[in-house]
Amino acid sequence: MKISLVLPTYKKEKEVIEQLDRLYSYLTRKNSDFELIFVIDGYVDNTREILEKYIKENRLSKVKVVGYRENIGKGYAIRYGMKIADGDVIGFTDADNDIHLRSLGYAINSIKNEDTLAVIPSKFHKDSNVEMSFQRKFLSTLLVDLNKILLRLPKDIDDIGCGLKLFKRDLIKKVLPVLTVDEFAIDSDILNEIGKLNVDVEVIPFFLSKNRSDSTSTNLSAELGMIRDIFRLSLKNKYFFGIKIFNLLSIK
Ligand SMILES: Nc1nc2c(ncn2[C@@H]2O[C@H](COP(=O)(O)OP(=O)(O)O)[C@@H](O)[C@H]2O)c(=O)[nH]1
Ligand SMILES: [Mg+2]
Repeated sequence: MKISLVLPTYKKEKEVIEQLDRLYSYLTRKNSDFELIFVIDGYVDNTREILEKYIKENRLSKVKVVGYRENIGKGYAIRYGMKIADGDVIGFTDADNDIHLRSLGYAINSIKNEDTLAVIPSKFHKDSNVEMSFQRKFLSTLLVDLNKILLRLPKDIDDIGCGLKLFKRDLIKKVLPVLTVDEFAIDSDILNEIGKLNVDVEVIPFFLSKNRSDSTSTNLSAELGMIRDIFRLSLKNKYFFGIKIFNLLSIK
């Protein structure tokens, strides 16, 4: 079973080689058939050059580096990479080292199950190691509830934005052509389309590393952009707030 992992990459000069190294050796041990696809979301620093040099020097044959000149956003980068991915399993993860490899191991074991079509980690899973401030937890829950009210998420989903997701190829290739989000709400876009197909997803625990880089997706402008895109997706669904409002009752 070949695994294609897309890494949307924006200004990750400092972190990207460590992420490449640890994923490459982990996947070599765990699942020898794989490809890593780094999508450079704008040639705005030296990330691309650093990656290409390292890959050449170390003769890493299972890595592709693709990209484009202007920065567009995480969603666009993920869609760009998934279009060229050809694994039996296609997924994405962040280009820094914040996510513990244990999460990936968990996800791969789950997706190997024949009946599992999508694996989504959740910070709120009882086995997750994610500690959040009250404020962070509150905002995160609010955002998830907004998704639940406005979109058609698969059942059991209680977290949206963890930077790791795996899908069976047939499922993700089916939804890719209808995805429209260029920025951080890409996870909502994907889950909404999967929900419309009535596909069940497997929710797994999420483990973060001890040393983490600065977060750039949890600032006001990114969050407002996400909210704008979630509303836009709900209009695309032609699913009216008035009808969906019944879902309020099922929010935990
Ligand atoms: N901030 C940001 N991240 C991007 C963009 N395009 C792709 N990414 C990637 O999105 C992922 C998450 O971004 P990151 O800066 O680590 O923010 P975090 O979600 O707060 O950890 C990383 O893999 C980034 O490289 C972009 O335009 N802005
Ligand atoms: Mg990060």
